[in-house]
Amino acid sequence: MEKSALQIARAAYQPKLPAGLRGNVSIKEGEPTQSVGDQEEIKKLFPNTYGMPLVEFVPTNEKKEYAPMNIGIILSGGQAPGGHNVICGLYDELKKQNPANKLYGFLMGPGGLVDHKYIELTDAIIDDYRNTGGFDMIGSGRTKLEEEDQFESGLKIIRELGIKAVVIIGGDDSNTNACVLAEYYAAHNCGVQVIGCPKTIDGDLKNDQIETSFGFDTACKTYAEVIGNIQRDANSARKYWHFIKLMGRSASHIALECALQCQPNVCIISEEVEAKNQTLDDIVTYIAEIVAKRAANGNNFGTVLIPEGLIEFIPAMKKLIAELNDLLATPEAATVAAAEQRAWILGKLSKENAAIYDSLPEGVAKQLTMERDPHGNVQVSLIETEKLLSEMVGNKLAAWKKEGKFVGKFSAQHHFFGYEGRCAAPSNYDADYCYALGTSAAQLVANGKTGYMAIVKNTTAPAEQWVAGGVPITMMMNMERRNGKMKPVIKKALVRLDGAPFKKFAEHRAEWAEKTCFVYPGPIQYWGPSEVCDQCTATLKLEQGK
Ligand code: FBP
Repeated sequence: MEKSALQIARAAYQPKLPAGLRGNVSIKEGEPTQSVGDQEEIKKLFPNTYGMPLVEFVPTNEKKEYAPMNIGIILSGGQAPGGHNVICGLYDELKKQNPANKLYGFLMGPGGLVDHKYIELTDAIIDDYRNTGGFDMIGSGRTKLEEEDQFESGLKIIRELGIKAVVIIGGDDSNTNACVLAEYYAAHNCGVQVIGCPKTIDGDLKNDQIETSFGFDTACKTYAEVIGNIQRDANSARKYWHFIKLMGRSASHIALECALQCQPNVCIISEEVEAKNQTLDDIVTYIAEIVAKRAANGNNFGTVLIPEGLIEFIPAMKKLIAELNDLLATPEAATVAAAEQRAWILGKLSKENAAIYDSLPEGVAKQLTMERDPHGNVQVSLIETEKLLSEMVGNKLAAWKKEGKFVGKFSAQHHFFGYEGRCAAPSNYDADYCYALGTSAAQLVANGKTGYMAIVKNTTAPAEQWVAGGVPITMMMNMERRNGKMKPVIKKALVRLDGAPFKKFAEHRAEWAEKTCFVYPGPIQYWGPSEVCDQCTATLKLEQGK
């Protein structure tokens, strides 16, 4: 593989490990745990993996002998910077424990386990991917592991390769499925352990035990760099409003973090829109008022950050999407020709939802009916909210112009940042965090754990003070309605309006809206002073009161 000079130099970076994972490691177990909600139901569904204690890895002088073992690893769902370092950390720890240990990578996501597609990971492969972004070492996929025949098919190859444990690197849904798999193998005495790892750029897999999901840090820094560049361009030419949609699926963590880093004129937070029961028109009016106010001061430019999941948080749109989901799941829906779909939908929707659907521009209406992902989610990355909002803001300003309420110019540019950041080379934070997660996963396996997720805490401190361990996945679960059925799931973390990151944003947004307070964060730095290279996100610092 041809490499850039930066890639070659970066490959030599040795991720920093917490003191508890550096030398000989012993395991400290806490008290039995409970799920965060619906304890009785979760306990009944996971009789073999419920109630296990939290564990922590601590240094010891005792040298342990490790029997040889083989492990399988799977990357699941959307790419996130640092995934390769989880694999490298796991691999290095495995080889350290016993050089005879083997690591198998299942290809293209959970489907690789079911379809028996795998490679053995070797020194040469691992060395090629150290500290690199992307999931291309083994590929990723969104196959849901939830059916018994999938578990049984996986078991066949697990037995054939003599695999003791499978490590699944994924988001909330994939880790929920990892726990279901762990329970299944435990209930059937298969002797196979399953361990999860918290991944997603979206930042919504976090709770009292998981400080942050890996990849959030690098993805946000990558977007913040480009938003900063756009802001400088906007401030130089002073003629465009930039409408920037940011990935994050449901939660607005990425948009909020980028707002804290860049101080744009507007940032919409979906969770606030829902809490205040705002309409699409409320949001459009809010943005248009800021545009008009800045225009009155001669500033016909600015930036607007929009979380990609916004549309689903506008209460009226949420109702429309729910009805569309049911409608599109009917057998009749599959028989309707594309050209007739809009009319067919309008004829079937309730009066209230039909009126909203009818008011949407053709493009967005079409995007709302596109195929759902395997977890039943609307593919929000395909909905062009940035264009919808700028078009509606433009229409409102045109109407205000006629009334003399708007005196400036409004010209919009559109951007969507998502895929640009998901495979960025991990920041030092993500490189270290992921390597420590992989090392923890290997320790969890070596200590016979199953149904656990690897965790690393205290990550706002220097890396040697980080605390590594594991959390029982059932501890993070509650029951939620999914596709019409109540299911055990890991609770998704949305932006908390009473949390310190949102409060800081809310305190400053009026000033950022009217004045030009742009910050230009610049590119991720890998070498240099620690205050430049080793910082975590503003979100994490504020959440921890730092
Ligand atoms: P995960 O939740 O699997 O980590 O994926 C996150 C994400 O990047 C979202 O931000 C985005 O909405 C979605 O994936 C896009 O999915 P796809 O890669 O299938 O287009």
